[in-house]
Amino acid sequence: MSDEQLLAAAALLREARSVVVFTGAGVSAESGVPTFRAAANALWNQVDVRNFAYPAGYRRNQPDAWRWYAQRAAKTREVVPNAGHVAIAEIERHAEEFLLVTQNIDSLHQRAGSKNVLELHGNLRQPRYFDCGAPSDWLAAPVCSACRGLLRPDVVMFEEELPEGAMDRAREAADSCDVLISVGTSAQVWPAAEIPRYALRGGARVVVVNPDMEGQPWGHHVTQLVGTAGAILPQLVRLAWP
Ligand code: BV8
Repeated sequence: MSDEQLLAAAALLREARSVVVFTGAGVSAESGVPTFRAAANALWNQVDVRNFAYPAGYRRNQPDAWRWYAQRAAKTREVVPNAGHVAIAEIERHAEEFLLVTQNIDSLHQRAGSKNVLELHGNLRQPRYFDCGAPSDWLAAPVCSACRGLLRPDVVMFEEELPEGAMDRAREAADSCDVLISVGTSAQVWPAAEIPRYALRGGARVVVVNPDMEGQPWGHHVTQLVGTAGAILPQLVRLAWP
């Protein structure tokens, strides 16, 4: 990545009236939260995703699948937001119109001060009963002794619909923004992966921040800043609003 690219991206950000930031697991990597696919400690290298993050597999694979999510929830309470999360909250404070669309379930954006956050894939804050949806807590046993109900994380598993209206809200913001910054996502999960494309079709400038652009589907019309969220985003903010 060249200084010119960084300066150009900072100028886009400074002049933008409406900004969307779109994040994936990579933005939390420097906080110690494992990503899903690429890194050595990637989550999908440790477990078979079909037995953990698909509804049928989750139901079959108890108590292991429940424990796996309870451990991930505990991990998110142990870690802290990194400089990348903090920089995104800073961008929100400067932008006239702002939406943070995250695929992440770790709540680190909110803990870093982000306010206008759309969690496309739910969160690990409070588990719920699989069938009736009533809230529970992570200290409970996976099967309720009273109602025999199975507990689950309040996340969107594969083959489950995203929260009602979430994609509409994300698409509306992406369609009409001036700049969309996509940070730390492999852009392989749908329909979330469509969001930067909505921005491009809506005439926005798209900036991608990722240390590994391998396999990223972007052409020359997208500004690609190669590097980590924790290194690049604070620089972007410093250059945009010295
Ligand atoms: C649905 C929650 C309707 C659970 C997750 C169209 C085409 C093909 C397939 C589909 C399609 N439409 C739907 C599908 C099926 C499926 C899908 O997309 N499959 C994929 C695998 C092909 N989608 C769904 O099922 C969705 N539901 O569409 O409902 C339906 C109904 C019935 C049948 C079919 C469809 C639901 C998707 C949500 C699934 N839930 N998570 C949990 O976490 O356990 S997805 C999971 O992957 C995460 O939530 C995450 O959001 C998502 C994407 O991963 P990333 O965040 O991008 O993370 P990843 O590790 O991949 O990449 C990290 C990146 O960071 C890397 O690029 C790395 O280089 C970079 N990085 C690393 N370090 C840093 C960094 N970047 C910056 N700084 C660093 N320091």
